[in-house]
Amino acid sequence: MGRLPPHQKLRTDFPVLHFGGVPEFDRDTWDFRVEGVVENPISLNYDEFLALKRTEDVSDFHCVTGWSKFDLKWEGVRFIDLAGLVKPKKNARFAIIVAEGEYTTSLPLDELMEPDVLLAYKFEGKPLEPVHGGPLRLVVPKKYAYKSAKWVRKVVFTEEDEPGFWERRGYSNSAEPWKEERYSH
Ligand SMILES: Nc1nc2c(c(=O)[nH]1)N[C@H]1C(S)=C(S)[C@@H](COP(=O)(O)O)O[C@H]1N2
Ligand SMILES: [Mo]
Repeated sequence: MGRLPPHQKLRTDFPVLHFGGVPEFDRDTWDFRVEGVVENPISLNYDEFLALKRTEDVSDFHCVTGWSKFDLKWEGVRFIDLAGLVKPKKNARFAIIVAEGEYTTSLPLDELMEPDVLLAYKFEGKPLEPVHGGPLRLVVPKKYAYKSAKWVRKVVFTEEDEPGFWERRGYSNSAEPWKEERYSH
């Protein structure tokens, strides 16, 4: 398996791509919630989020429109560590990632529990810029980047899947770059 997925072009710059505007970040009112089918729902302010166990990870990034980028250095909280805090119930199988505005995406829990999946607040050692999803974005390196939701505010554990913003608009729900799962059919 090559490092560049089929029909992707490598970029060295970091394109900015999203639907709608860049939301404003107000540190005093921002919160992050994890709820749904869990034993211990949580609501954290920004400082509380920064106090969680942090992890650094270097990973690649693949946009479904055809560009990829190698070796992005993220810092944040592993999804699996977050799950450890809220303790998903036995019947939880998916998580819905809810961002500012109308944007959502979803993934099966086993894929979110991979060690390279982070809720990231730093990029290349600096606070994540608003255009790239600051203050907090999901990073799912092994999926097309529409799974890497920017401006995340909430994670809801569920029994059933709830396809997200692009997934309801014709993009693949499994989104695997090496299988070129770009569109749903
Ligand atoms: N909230 C939100 N997150 C989003 C998107 C979006 O439209 N809204 N677009 C996705 C897509 S298609 C891509 S390619 C990446 C782009 O991330 P970047 O702008 O940091 O390169 O963000 C993803 N996350
Ligand atoms: Mo994308």
